This record gives sequence, C-alpha cells and structure tokens, in this order.
Amino acid sequence: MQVGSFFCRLSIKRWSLLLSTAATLLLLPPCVYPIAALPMTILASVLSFLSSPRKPHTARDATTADAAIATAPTGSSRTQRFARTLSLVGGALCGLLVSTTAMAAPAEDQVITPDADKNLFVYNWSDYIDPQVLKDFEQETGITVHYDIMDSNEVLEAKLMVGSSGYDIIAPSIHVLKRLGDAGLLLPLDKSKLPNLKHLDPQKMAKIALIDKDNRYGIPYMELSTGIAYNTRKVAEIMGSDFKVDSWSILFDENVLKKLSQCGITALDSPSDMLCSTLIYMGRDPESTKAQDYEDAGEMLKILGRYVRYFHSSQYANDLASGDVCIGVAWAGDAQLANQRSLEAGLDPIAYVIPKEGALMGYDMLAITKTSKHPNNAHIFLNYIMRPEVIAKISDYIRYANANKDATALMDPEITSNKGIYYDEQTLQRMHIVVPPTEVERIMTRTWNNVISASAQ
Ligand code: N2P
Repeated sequence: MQVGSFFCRLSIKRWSLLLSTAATLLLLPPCVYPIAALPMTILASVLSFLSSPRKPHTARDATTADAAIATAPTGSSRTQRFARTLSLVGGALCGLLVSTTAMAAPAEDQVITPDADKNLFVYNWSDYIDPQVLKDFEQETGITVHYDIMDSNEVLEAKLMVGSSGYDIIAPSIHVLKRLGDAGLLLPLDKSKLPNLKHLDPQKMAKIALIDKDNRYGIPYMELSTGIAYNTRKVAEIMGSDFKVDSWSILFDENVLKKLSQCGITALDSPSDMLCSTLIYMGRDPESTKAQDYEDAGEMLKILGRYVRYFHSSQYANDLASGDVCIGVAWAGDAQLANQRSLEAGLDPIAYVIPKEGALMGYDMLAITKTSKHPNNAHIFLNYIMRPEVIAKISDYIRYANANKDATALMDPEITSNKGIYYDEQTLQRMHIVVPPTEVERIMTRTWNNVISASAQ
C-alpha cells in the first residue's frame, strides 16, 4: 500500500491522534529522540511482521489487500494500523535526530563549545557588516546575535568606563583599543580558541602589535583612512571644472567654504580624526604632545565649523548618495558606499581623495569586553569573522579593506583594485597610523567640544 493512500484513509479522529502525537514528540528535547525512536521502530516492525497479510504480487492483489485493511474492523488490521502509526512516528523521530545532529555539529574551525547561554551582544559601527553574515553565523552556531550600532569611539569608551556595558564584542579603533586595554576593560584573547588567526596578514599584524602589544586584545576588522569625499558634478558646477579637490586647504579657506556650503559640507564628529587630520595639514606632528598644537588645530576647525551643515559620523554617507550634501570629511568605505548608492540611484559619482598633505589611516578592531558574559560565544564569533570567505563577503558589501591575507583572492576585483580602498605604495607613503598620546587626551576632548559649540552658534 502507498503511504499517500494510507493517509487518505485515516479518519479525522486518527489524523488528530497522529498529529498530536507527532506534535507532542516534537516538543521533547532532542536527547530523548534516540531513546524513543529506536524501540518504537523495532516494535512497529515486529507488529507489522506478525500481523501483515500475504504480500500482494500484483496490482490487483494490492488493491484487494488495501481495501481489506481499510474496511475490515478486525484485530489484525487494527494492529497493523498501530504498527504503521508507530513506525511513522519512529521514522519521523529518526529524521529529526539526524537533522538535529547535523545542525549541532560544529564547523571544523570551531574548537570550543558555546556558552550555556547562547546569546552574543555586539556593538559595531553603522553600515559596517553584511547582515547575511550575522544570519549565517546564527544558523551555523545556534548563537543569537544582538547587534547594536555605534558611531563614535568616545561614546563607546564612555559606555565601557561607567561599568558593565552589556556588550561582549566591541569595535574600537586601534588607538581606543589601546586605551581600553590599558584601562583593564578588555579580555585578553585566548588565541588557542582562534585558529583562524593564521589567515591574517603577518605584516599588518606586526604593525598593529606596535599598538596592541602582542596582538593581545584585538583582531583587525577593517582597515580605513580619513579623507575627503565629494560629489564630482556638484562641486565642478559650483567651483568650476578646473577646481581640484586634492588638499585639506579647501576646508579652511573661507572663500571656498562659502561657495561649497551652498551644496552642503559635512565633517566627522570625531576629535581624533578631525584634530589629527588638521595637524597633518598644518605640517605638525599628528601625535604631538603639545597642547598648543591642538589649540591651533581647534582654531582652524572653527573656521570649517562656521560652514558645515553638521558634524556627524554616519549620516553623511546617505546624504552624499542622495545629493543632499556635496562634500565632507569621510571614511574611505563610507565614501565608496555613497558612490555605489548614488550611481545605483542614477545620480552623480562620489569621489574620494587622500589629500596631498597626507591622511590618517588605521584599523577598527574587534575585541571582547572584560565583563563579557559570553566569552566562548565571543571567541567563536571572532574566529568566524576571520574565515577568509566571511570577511571577504563583509568587505565586498561595506567596501572597506580588511587585513586577512587569504580573503583578497575571494573578493570582488572591483574592490581590491580600487585605489581608494586598497592603497598603492605611493599613497601609503603619506598615510599615518596615529595614536594620540595619553597626555593630550583631555585637551583634545576640550578643544573638540569648543569647536562643536562654536559651530552651533
Ligand atoms: C562605517 C564606519 C567606519 C568606522 N560606517 C570608522 N571608525
């Protein structure tokens, strides 16, 4: 008899019995399946053997035998139905057992088991991940990711300073990672739990180790620079087609600023990016220890502050893309993203330049907080992110460079050959990885607050 025909002939009462049994069994924890499935299937087979009618040899015989089973209220056919029901439920349990076992099997590179509480709290920059990666991670590991968005190192730092932030994973820029590590707010990485560290570029790791000693607290997530992004058509329209955007000077020249403010100027709300880029423009040491240098840079920035539409670190990507603003201090990948979105909408190209005086470059890192309640889940997440195919997918999506040597070949060549994302040697010569000295942290914050309040007046 065919299974379909068996089901068609079940009464509504038996259907509900069968379905409710299956539903009840589905609610059982998977560990009970092997205990229940095997005896059920064996019992079903024995009953079925003892009570089975002569095996039909022809289609006609089969029809007759099925009809007999369907209609005869005999003890033997009842036993058969019971046997079939048992074997169906047992089979379903075996299927469930196989599928849950497959789901629970950790990937080869997952060398630890998750924490008992399968949650993970992540705090990362806006527009900084391919959402599919989070879904894939959750599906593979069974760990649920709670993902919050940040757009300022300072806010992140403040959250960690006041005590337990609730986050397991955070994404400080490298100089902030150093500060948080020095302040005892980060958990040293357990490298035995991170086999995928082998994929990271040893040269870049060595550079990073100069700041995060022995790569103790963080893994590099994205590599970035701080330059100028602009709408090529709008800027040419206002400034003339010969106008070159190749120097920080345009952000401090009132004649230029006055004109550009017609189409919208923006700047980052980030003291280190803004003050240190200005120091580079002024030909001063971007890691200066002199308070006066920061005060001078602050005075320059007040000029810019009179003309900016806003200081903000995430809104500008969308505004550049939609044409609401036309020029601004930007992070590399955000400018690329704005360009992509603008072109997709049939609007103008957005260009990104590293000014001729030089620019900041750096790394955003991923680190585990000292107060993390899910340190194993956090290590599993970091290890997952270091899989070449995963970080390649993220970089392709957010258009930032990464430090994973085995990911490059897997990425979209349009990204890896883009000189605004992966810099050539010549450009690298004028880039600075800057860690503001501890003694100027306060003056930087104070100067920056003055710039912001002066611009609001
Ligand atoms: C991405 C933000 C880049 C982070 N939207 C800069 N630290």
